[in-house]
This record gives sequence, C-alpha cells and structure tokens, in this order.
Amino acid sequence: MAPKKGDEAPKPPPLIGRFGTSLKIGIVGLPNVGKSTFFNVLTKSQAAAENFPFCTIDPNESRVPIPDERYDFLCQFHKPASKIPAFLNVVDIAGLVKGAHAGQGLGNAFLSHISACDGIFHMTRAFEDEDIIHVEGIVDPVRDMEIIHEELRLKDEEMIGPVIDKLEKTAIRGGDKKLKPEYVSQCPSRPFALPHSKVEVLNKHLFLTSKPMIYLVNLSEKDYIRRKNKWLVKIKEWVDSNDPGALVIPFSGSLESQLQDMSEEERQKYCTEHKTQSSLIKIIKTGYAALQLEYFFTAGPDEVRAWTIRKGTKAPQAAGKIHTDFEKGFIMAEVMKFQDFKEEGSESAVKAAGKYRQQGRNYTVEDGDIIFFKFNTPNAPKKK
Ligand SMILES: Nc1nc2c(ncn2[C@@H]2O[C@H](COP(=O)(O)OP(=O)(O)O)[C@@H](O)[C@H]2O)c(=O)[nH]1
Ligand SMILES: [Mg+2]
Repeated sequence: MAPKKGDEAPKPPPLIGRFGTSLKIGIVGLPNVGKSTFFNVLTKSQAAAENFPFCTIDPNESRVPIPDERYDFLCQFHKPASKIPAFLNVVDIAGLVKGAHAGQGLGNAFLSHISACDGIFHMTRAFEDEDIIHVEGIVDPVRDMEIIHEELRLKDEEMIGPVIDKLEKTAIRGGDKKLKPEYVSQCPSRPFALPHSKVEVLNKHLFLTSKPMIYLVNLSEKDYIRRKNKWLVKIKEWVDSNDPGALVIPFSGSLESQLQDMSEEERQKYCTEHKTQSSLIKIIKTGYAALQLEYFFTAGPDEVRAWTIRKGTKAPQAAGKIHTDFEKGFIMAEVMKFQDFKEEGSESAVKAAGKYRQQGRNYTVEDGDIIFFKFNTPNAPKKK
C-alpha cells in the first residue's frame, strides 16, 4: 500500500465567480492588439480581423476543443462512433479604450461583455508595425496593461460605490461584521492573494478585477522565434507586482495564423527549420486550468467523451454531469487511471493488475480518470 501522504495537497486558489462548468474566457485588450486574429486562429471561425479599431462590435463566442493526448489515445484505442472532447468557450471582445468605464468607444457594452466572462485572456501588443494603428500612438504594453486594469477597476468602483455607502450606514448601526465597508472596499483585488473567507463576499459582486487573468503578449514572428523582445521583462515585472501568480505567455498572432494556413507537413518543416513551435496548445490548456476546470473520461466503442467538472468534484456530482439519474441513483464509480490503462493496454489487464478501483460517494474525481458509473434506475414516480 502506498504510504500516507504527510502533507495535504495545497488548496487551489479560490475561484471567484460562477460555479458552472460551461465557463467562458474573454479576450480583452486595447483595439488592434491582435485579439480577433488570435480568436480566428483559435476557432478557425471567420470573425473579421481588419485594421479598424471597432471592427468586432458583437462579442464572438466559440468553443475550442482542448488538445489532450489522453483523449486522442482513447479515441485511437476504441475507434468510437462518437467523439466528444472537452471545450474551452472563448469570447472575442471588442477593444477596450481609455475612458471605457465612462462610455468612451463602445465603453459600457464591452465592459458588460467582460462581466459575462469567468476569466480573461489579457492581450497586449509588443509587436511594432507602422501599418497597424495603435490607439495610444506608440507601442507600450505596460502602459496598455495599466489602462485595462484601470478601466476595470473604475468600473468596479462605480458598481460598488453605492453598496459601500449603504454598508457604511449599516456598519455604524453595528451591522454584519463580514460586510464591513473596509472589507468590501479592498475587494477589487486579484483572487490569488485573497483568503477564502473573502471570496464569499466577493462572489456577491462579481468584480471585473477579480477574474483570473492570463497575459498574452503578442510578439512579431521574428521576436517570437528568437525569444527576445525588449518588453518581456518589463511586462513580467509589472504582472508580478500587480497580479502576483498570474501567467505571462508570449505568442505571435501572425505566426500562429500562418502556421494554421499550412498543411501539417509544412508546419512541422517550418517549426523544425526555425526551431520554434506554436503556443496555442499552451494557451488553451492554461485558459482552461485558470477556470479551475478539469475533466474525466467515459470511454468505449460507442463514445469517447471528456466531461468537464470543477476541480474537487465528488463522484456522484461528476456522474450528474452525464445524467441527473446517475447522481440520484449513484452506487459507485469504477475508476481507472489513464496511465494504468495505457500501460496495461486494456481494461481487463488493468483489472488483473488490481488497479481497477471501485469508489464511493466520497471519492474526489481526478483529472483524466476513466470512469464507469453504476447507478440504480430511479423508481417509478413517487406518490405525492
Ligand atoms: N504585424 C502584426 N500584425 C498583426 C498581428 N496580429 C494582428 N495583426 C494585425 O493588426 C490588425 C488588427 O488585428 P485584430 O486581430 O483585428 O486586432 P483587435 O482589434 O485586437 O481584434 C490587423 O490588421 C491584423 O492583421 C501580429 O501578430 N503582427
Ligand atoms: Mg477585434
């Protein structure tokens, strides 16, 4: 038997926001930083990518399959009639400009689109191109990140202002301790630094500034390939002090878009020649993880499917993703670890090796588990 673990796994950072599994991540940034280009690459959809600051008026949403070697392996193995991977919902949000909180540009509409997202790809432009207008005149991604944060913060303040006023009145009368005004006024902050106790309060308000952010730095092809750009260190420093723990991912929109137009063979040849590779997979996977989502598999000749769950989901609730009856009548989850399945080569071999486990209602499903649920079919309708 495996020895008991000495330390408990560290708690994941609290996730602020809704608790669904159909969560969205929005691409946010100034106009002309390459958001729509990137969105198109991600989704191969046809959202307009033109040299015009407000070309994306309505947010475009798309479901991007999550690349996963385990899923590919299961599909190869079972050759199922139906294949359903996990998806990340991505929204292309029109450019935010200075003053958006006060209605500049398409101001408030953009902000409400951000509000409907659960996480943010914050895109900044670190590529120079005289033909592509920069709304702020010159390229300066640090200034741009400040503009975006400031707009989101101002919007949050505007939203929370009346709430604080009201709380101040209640607090004077000795109201709810948890909702002391200073408590709430500190809230527009980054989630990773927050104690869990504050999350409950934050969730009542769904601040724009509390959404998890991943910083995508759009580089020229050349800089991306040579892994060098004068802004990268400054961006990293800025993020480390303003959004500790958040990830900065350099990529090149124009390179990604060219790679996508190539055949698989051409792509490989190009990447080998230039000693480079696409950042897309990393970006998609990181986005998904930022939303604290994971998935388990059901796999057989009929269907191989990834089911999205929140990290920490117990077996009966995971079963409920497939069908509510599975949750209501839950008996057990038969679980194989993907690695065991791959190593042993078949379900019966996994069983023979004693690695096929029957788990009860307290089992916390882990990312990549291959599960077969056993459940009672619900009885005939109960009498009222
Ligand atoms: N040089 C260069 N131009 C880009 C890159 N990404 C986007 N563009 C161009 O910049 C303009 C605006 O791009 P778009 O994706 O619509 O930006 P958005 O306003 O942020 O959605 C278009 O003309 C794109 O072709 C890039 O990585 N390098
Ligand atoms: Mg756009």
